[in-house]
Amino acid sequence: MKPIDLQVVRAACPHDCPDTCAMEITVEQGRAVRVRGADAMPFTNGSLCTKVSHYLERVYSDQRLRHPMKRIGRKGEGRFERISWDEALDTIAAKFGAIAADDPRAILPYSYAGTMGLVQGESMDRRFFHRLGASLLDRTICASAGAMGWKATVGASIGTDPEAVVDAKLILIWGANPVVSNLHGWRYLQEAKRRGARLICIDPRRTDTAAKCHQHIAPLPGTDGALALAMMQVLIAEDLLDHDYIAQYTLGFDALAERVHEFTPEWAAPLTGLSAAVIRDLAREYGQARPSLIRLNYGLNRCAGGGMAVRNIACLPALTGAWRHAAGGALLSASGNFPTDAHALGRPDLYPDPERFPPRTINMSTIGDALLNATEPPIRAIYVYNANPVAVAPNSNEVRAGFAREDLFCVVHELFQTDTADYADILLPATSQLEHRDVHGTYGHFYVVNNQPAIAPLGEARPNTEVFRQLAARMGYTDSAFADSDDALAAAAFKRDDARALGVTPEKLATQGWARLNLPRPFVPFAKGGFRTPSGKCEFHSDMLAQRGLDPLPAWHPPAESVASNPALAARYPLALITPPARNFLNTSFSHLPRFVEQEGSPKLEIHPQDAAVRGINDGDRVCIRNDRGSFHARAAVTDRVRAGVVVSPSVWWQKLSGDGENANAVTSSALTDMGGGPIFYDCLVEVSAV
Ligand SMILES: Nc1nc2c(c(=O)[nH]1)N[C@H]1C(S)=C(S)[C@@H](COP(=O)(O)OP(=O)(O)OC[C@H]3O[C@@H](n4cnc5c(=O)[nH]c(N)nc54)[C@H](O)[C@@H]3O)O[C@H]1N2
Ligand SMILES: Nc1nc2c(c(=O)[nH]1)N[C@H]1C(S)=C(S)[C@@H](COP(=O)(O)OP(=O)(O)OC[C@H]3O[C@@H](n4cnc5c(=O)[nH]c(N)nc54)[C@H](O)[C@@H]3O)O[C@H]1N2
Ligand SMILES: [Mo]
Repeated sequence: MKPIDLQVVRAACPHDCPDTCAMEITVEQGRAVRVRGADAMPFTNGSLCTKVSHYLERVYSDQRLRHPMKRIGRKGEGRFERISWDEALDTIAAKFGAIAADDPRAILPYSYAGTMGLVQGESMDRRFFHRLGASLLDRTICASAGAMGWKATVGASIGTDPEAVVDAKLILIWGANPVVSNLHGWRYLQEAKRRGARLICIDPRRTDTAAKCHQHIAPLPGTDGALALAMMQVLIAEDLLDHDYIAQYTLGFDALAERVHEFTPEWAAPLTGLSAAVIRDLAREYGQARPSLIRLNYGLNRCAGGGMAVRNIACLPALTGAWRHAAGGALLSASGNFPTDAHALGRPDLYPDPERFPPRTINMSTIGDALLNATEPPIRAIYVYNANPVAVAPNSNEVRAGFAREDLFCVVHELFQTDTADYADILLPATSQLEHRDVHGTYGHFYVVNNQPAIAPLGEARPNTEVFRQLAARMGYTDSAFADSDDALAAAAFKRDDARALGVTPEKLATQGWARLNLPRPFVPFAKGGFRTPSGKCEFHSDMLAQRGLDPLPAWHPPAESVASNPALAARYPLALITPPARNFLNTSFSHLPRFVEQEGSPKLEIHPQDAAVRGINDGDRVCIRNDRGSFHARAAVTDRVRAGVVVSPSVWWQKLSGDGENANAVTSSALTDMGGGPIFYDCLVEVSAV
């Protein structure tokens, strides 16, 4: 009898989530039969989230694209016919060649974090578009506002070790819903709670996380910046400060004290919709607890003042000296710990002729506007991979109008026929994580996670890297950069001469599947200053911001759309809509798979009983959510999980599967944040009515 060919392959969860799990794939005679979390990897700890524990349903879904196709219907209609890879690649190379002869910047790559892998997401693709001289893409859609606010204050995306938080005594979970979107990080927060920490959740909605905390504080969306300013005012006025830490390791304290003097809890109360007493108590508690931790996430950076809100919050642990403790301080993103070699991976030096064609950058968050209105040159071709902009970018009506342009040549490389794929002229089938090589850093812990292919590509699917190698060959690019294998790209991902990469060797990754960065334990990055800012201090005063024409000090940047900041608009559209991640979805990457769609049911709108009553809306009613930009439909869930004046629609649904062809981005604004050019998804006034 032949023995069963059974093998366990070490892999990485590729999705855009802080947890980046180490996975083990059991393969039987060439077919993956089981996916589980690696036991030995501390952060994964042998478990996966509900989505990825059913990962084989995504990998082997009968919805997978299996061969290249070309469009035969109208743009957006989604009708295609099968073609060969040769025809597909020849068509793309011919189009790109012709456009590039005029001006290569008329070609735009569009990608985000469909896979977070450095090989499939930031290597051969970047090399190809750099060599082509295409427009550059500013990848702002998620985190750029918060990242900039953090950078101005702390200097780099570095914060508390998420495994060390178990010893914190007070934890503010701020604009974050870890039970849903950082499940493995939540395990450590829960352990802290078991050890006696007090947990306070700051979120306009009583999320699953908020419900498990000791206290829930529900500010109005987009007002966290005011809350943090008022906390600083109390800390300073009541002398809940670490004077020694401030003197040695911060810059601009006197100016900060003067600035926040007027920002009392009484000032912040009407803006945030909280009582002054709640704000004052929060500040006092924060000022007295040792160690105190702030776990913030990007939920609070998706509003007009999102950059400044994160900056204001980032000042708090320097005032109290919380950074002295391994379990104290704050964590937004850990990505800055990884010595990723973006230059070696993406080779920006391949850009051909910067004198003739000075590089042009397009902001991905305003893709609709760019497709419709960019000049010098207008965008004539777009190549979308690792992203679903038609569904996820704000202001869908504008985005779809851009993609519907008859004169736009659109390539989409995808695993599935997404809302964006419907607009493709050429639609290419992509491999899943189980079918290609990769290596991952992460923004939520300190481990590099390796990914070996476990199974052969399904149908004719090809990895991103392979497609760009083949396109490069057809374009006549002979640079050796286009000959690198995926193994070679993975080996080049981290700077080998950087001490943090010591021990993160290809051998260790191959055998163990993951490796911790060579960071000290305990990791107390700013215990003695060492901020990554120009001054090396925590910068209450930031010259970097001043140079960009921004306020160098913490300030109040109100929402673009709120009752207080825009009463005229609020008279017509009085409700503030937020559209945070749904538990069973991950952006739109699972929003079409039957199991997860069934669990989410249908698009929902949580609305407070008072707001429902005055509109004659009952629980379960179909409602229309609208503003001047557009409208979408959902089922009303009448609940006090949301405060009056705020409505919540968990996202992101595929438009074509939502019932009315729209999702929440029909109403979201394509205005940008104060810093970093980010989108303001959660800064959006609407009116709601029963249909
Ligand atoms: N299950 C699941 N997990 C995910 C994702 C997903 O779609 N589904 N998305 C992934 C991605 S792309 C990212 S960027 C990460 C992080 O994803 P984030 O988008 O930061 O999501 P959350 O951690 O859920 O935190 C958002 C929380 O902020 C709240 N919020 C909204 N507006 C405000 C505000 O103005 N102030 C405050 N204080 N809170 C506000 C929301 O109600 C929500 O509970 O998660 C990743 N993980
Ligand atoms: N209203 C609203 N809109 C939002 C948000 C919100 O909270 N509310 N969240 C925003 C945030 S935080 C983010 S990060 C963005 C996310 O936006 P995107 O990064 O566009 O994320 P997804 O919608 O998951 O789309 C990723 C696509 O990449 C594809 N993909 C995966 N792996 C590969 C691969 O190896 N090769 C190729 N070619 N394709 C691959 C997947 O099949 C999927 O369709 O959405 C934003 N949009
Ligand atoms: Mo994101």
